[in-house]
Amino acid sequence: MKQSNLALQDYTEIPEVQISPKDGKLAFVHISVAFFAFLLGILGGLLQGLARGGMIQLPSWLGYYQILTAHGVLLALVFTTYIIFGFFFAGMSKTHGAFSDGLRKLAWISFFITTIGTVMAATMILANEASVLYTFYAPLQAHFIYYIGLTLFIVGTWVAGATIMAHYFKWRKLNPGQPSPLFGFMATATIILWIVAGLGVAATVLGQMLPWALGYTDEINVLLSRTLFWYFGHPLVYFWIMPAYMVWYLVIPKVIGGRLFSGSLARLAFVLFLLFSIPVGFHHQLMEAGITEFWKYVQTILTFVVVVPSLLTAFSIFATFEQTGREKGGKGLFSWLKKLPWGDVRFFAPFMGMLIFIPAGAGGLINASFQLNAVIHNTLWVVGHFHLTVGTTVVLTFFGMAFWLIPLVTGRKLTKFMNRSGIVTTWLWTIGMFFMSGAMHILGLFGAPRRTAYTTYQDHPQALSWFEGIFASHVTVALGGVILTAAGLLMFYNFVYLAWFAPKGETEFPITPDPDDTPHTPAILENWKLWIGIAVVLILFAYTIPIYDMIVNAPPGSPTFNN
Ligand code: HAS
Ligand code: CU
Repeated sequence: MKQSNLALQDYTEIPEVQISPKDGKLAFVHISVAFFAFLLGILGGLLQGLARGGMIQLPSWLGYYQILTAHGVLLALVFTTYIIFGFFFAGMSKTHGAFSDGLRKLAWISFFITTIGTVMAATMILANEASVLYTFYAPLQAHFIYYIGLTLFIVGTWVAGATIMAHYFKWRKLNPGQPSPLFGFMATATIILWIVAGLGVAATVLGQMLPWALGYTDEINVLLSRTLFWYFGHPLVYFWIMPAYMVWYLVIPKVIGGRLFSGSLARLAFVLFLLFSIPVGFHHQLMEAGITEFWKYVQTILTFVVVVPSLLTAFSIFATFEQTGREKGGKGLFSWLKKLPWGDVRFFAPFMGMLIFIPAGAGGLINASFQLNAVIHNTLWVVGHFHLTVGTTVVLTFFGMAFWLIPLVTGRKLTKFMNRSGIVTTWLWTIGMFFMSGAMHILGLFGAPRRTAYTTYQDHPQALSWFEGIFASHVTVALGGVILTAAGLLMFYNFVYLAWFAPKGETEFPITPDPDDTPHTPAILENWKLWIGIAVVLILFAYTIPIYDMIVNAPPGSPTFNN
């Protein structure tokens, strides 16, 4: 028991304890891979925007679908995953104490497995042997090395996740009966989600795609593979947003000089994400034949349930802002807003992300509405949607985080100059995205397709007049893309400066102490076995019959397409 009190004290009462340098190094290596992938990824995005806008002709050795795949994989999968694990390793070290040598070794092993997988997959994309887009839909077929790379990537992240969970459960063992620190609770919920979701992608890659790419089978059940992909693909987007929410819940209150007003509500939101993020993949397949209306309907309802924890989050964060603004003397209905630290990039960048999540989330509700999905599915609208959600809300939150996390782990300082540079980066990113994503949404409503470099119906005079509006234009998309690239290059510069050139010194890990209601956290919220059990029941309910149907009444296998 003595030991347990000490562990709790370490965590809550000695704010000046930063993180162990060895854990800092682990975090830094992850963040560095993330930003190098980011650099390559945004350059891919630029080429693709200019090519589709008709401004440049790609050289013969570079394909549109090849760079589209590189762009999606490097940004949506590599950048996000590495920066998330960098954040998790640093945050767990800060809130639960340094990792043991054994666990740290395991974390390094996970890093190498994930990175070998990344290099294998990236090499195949660069060799134009895996131009299958980031969703790798069958019957598009990639080189088998690409699928092995993907498998290693997933397995590596599972090992990393297991390391973090082991550290969390060790804390719980040392502190029996205590509510666990919020950071560990939220990281654990995110990782369980990731592991359970990953089973779907592992099943399709190992069970279907690899044997097919190796030539053991020459046909593939497309419907089943897409279903297994989206069983993974939807929770994937929550795997991105949940760490961003962790920054909102745990870091932002500290940065604005306030406190989070309810820990239990935050825990509840994360439990709901775990329960309802997985049995909803059909909202990506509403237009797909071969799934009965009933099961699409069930998963649509569950999709609307998974909106609830985001609404809880909006409420919590807004309440934290208001509470803090008023404590600082802000009065009236909204004038407390002025009391927020608008000039601090650690706040400003994530705030812009939150603001944009309001229309972005509303777009998600439109997508999930069965009839409206018929209008926007497979159009540029969807591309606009995910550039606002993951491409702005999540990315701007991670930018804001990078400004303290990088100097923290490299023993440097966030200077005024860097802060200003971060504010400029945030504005540029937001403006670029306004043009690019705004135009994508409108073009999508006019029927401009996604996942295609070119379609002949775009040449129809009537379609041309739609696609050449002032805002609804591929040129506007490309213009936004150019501004975004400038913002991205500036962010890469910020990363390099903070990592290697900023003056030496100490940077604070801005993390709010667990809120006042923590001792009263309902014990049931910490009951992981219960939540995992309910999550599994919901998954079995939503997927068993449709998947059984897809196997027993399998559509004719599709022939293979590869380049
Ligand atoms: Fe989505 C497609 C539905 C959220 C990402 N989504 C995608 C794809 C991606 C993606 C990548 O139902 C494309 C996949 C592909 O390649 O085909 N999405 C939803 C719904 C939500 C949603 C219902 N999506 C996200 C998030 C993503 C993401 C989050 C990434 C991070 N999405 C869909 C559907 C499709 C889809 C269909 C398929 C379309 C198709 O046909 O192909 C919801 O979870 C959204 C809930 C969110 C809200 C907003 C809450 C607002 C908050 C901000 C608070 C602000 C504050 C500041 C506190 C209801 C939390 C206030 C301060 C002031 C001063 C004002
Ligand atoms: Cu989804």
